Amino acid sequence: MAFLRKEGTATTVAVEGPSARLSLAYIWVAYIAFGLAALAGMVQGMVRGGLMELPSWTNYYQILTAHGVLMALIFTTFFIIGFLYSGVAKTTGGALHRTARGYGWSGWVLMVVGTGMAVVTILMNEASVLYTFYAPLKAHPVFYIGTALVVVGSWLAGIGIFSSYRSWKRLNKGKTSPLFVFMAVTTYVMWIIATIPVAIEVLFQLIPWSLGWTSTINIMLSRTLFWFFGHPLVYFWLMPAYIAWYVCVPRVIGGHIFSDSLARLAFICLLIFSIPVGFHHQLMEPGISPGWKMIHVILTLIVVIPSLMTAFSMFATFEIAGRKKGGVGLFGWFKKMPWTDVRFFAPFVGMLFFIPGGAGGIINASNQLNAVVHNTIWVTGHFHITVGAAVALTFFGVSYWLIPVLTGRKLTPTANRMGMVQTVFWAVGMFLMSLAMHTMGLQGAPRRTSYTTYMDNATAVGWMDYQRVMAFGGGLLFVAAVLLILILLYLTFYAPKGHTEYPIAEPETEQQAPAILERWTVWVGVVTVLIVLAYGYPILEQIQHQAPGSPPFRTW
Ligand code: HAS
Repeated sequence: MAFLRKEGTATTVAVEGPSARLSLAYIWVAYIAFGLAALAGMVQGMVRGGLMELPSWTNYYQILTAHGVLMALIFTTFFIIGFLYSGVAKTTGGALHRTARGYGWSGWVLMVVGTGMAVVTILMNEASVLYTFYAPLKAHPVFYIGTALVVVGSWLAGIGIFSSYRSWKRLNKGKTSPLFVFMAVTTYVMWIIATIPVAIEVLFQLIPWSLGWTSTINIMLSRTLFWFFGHPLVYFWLMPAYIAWYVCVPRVIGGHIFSDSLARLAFICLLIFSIPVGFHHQLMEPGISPGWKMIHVILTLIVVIPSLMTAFSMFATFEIAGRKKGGVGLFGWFKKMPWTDVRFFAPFVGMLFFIPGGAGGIINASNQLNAVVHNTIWVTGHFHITVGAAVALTFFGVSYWLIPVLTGRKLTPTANRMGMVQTVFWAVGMFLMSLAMHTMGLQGAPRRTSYTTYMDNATAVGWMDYQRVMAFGGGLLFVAAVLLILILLYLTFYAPKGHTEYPIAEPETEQQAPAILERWTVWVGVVTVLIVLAYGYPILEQIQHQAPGSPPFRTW
């Protein structure tokens, strides 16, 4: 990796050589997974739309599993760790200390090995269990061991972040930590707590069952443990995007963070409320009493609040910055945004997507409406405009400046322009695809099905036009994905050497965030109490009064 600066050669660099290399290693694995997942995504859209048939050596569910695992689990987790490491390095002095890097690299190795194991089993058609790996579908044990390694690797990477935070605190006694670091630590505390139940599911239920050591599995318990993890997983994707929105975007537009304390409070709320809400994914399942579901729905509606705080904060940041630049009248400030700067444009388009995405989430969370949309392709539409648009576009926007920062190169005007084009392709593709998904879902089209007209049933035939729009949207997304990878390759290897800013904004006004926000024992204590209240009794019931377990099934 000769293109990276050697350690200590420049004191002005945003992220010094060894730390930059670590971040870059995570980010490039993320984009390799992304590229493969985008290809699988396009193929499955074409198949479902009846525009192509798969060769006999593969099948729709294999491709769908590859797409879901690589996109939702691998791309996101690797990118997030790379981004968090870079920001922690940047805001704690430019370099991670050796121990933190050691944890970072150990985590990377475990995660790469785990990813390899999971991918190989999917390619061998031994694990077409989709990204939620719901029992009683049974994958090869190596698939589960691989995913477990990815989780353990991500824990090691987390220790690296915690240890950087601790060293900073030791050197800066009594000071509030930099906002980026605070947010990275909050995200990781949430992640560690959230991944414990899925680790239990994989280690104590799925692996022994798939190895044949146990003949049946407690389905209800395995799903509950999965969604205990599965909902905070979506916030693990969202919180780093929020970090970019709160900390980086204001700097890009020449503005400031609206309120440092508000941003910290929003993150603490996300930490507290994003975990005890998993039953909103299981509203239609028997075996969980309505009372417990209602508690989770109430908490779900509470976890919307930090997102509304974020929306408020972003509007305020934009308006204040726009007015300072001379924007007058009710919306004059809006015109003052740097519309031709991809570092702003891509995340901004992501924010726009998140408005209907969030509204759709609130619809999903309402018990009665969930009965209409659950297991329909509406839900697929929902998550494509949340994680696939709001989060992904933000990650792309970050990559456009982060990769040149890490490689000591410049984001050239041409790369910037191509990035704008790529953003438009992605946005149009995602808009068409998710609109078709939402519409079809409301008409009852199920999610996770290959091409079928259900023996020419009139309703199902009526979905076909939407399926084609969906496939066309998927095609545009694939073009955007290829373009993105080409631009990122250029920024990694070929762009001219030079300085690119790591944008970190300052707060609008000097303020000391309340010290309580950084008392981790308090917040971990609050989360633990809430988790015990929301999950303790239902899980106990599922263990004590379990239905006859299920043997494994292989449906492909
Ligand atoms: Fe969700 C299913 C409820 C947010 C992802 N969700 C999923 C699944 C995924 C997912 C992957 O209650 C499918 C899982 C599966 O495979 O089965 N979701 C919610 C709720 C929210 C929510 C209440 N979801 C997300 C986010 C995701 C994500 C974020 C990924 C990143 N979701 C559900 C439910 C289900 C579900 C049910 C189960 C459905 C079922 O039956 O299977 C909330 O957190 C949303 C709050 C967000 C807002 C929006 C705030 C807007 C902002 C943008 C501001 C814009 C600006 C731009 C500033 C209230 C912050 C300026 C604009 C100008 C015009 C100037």
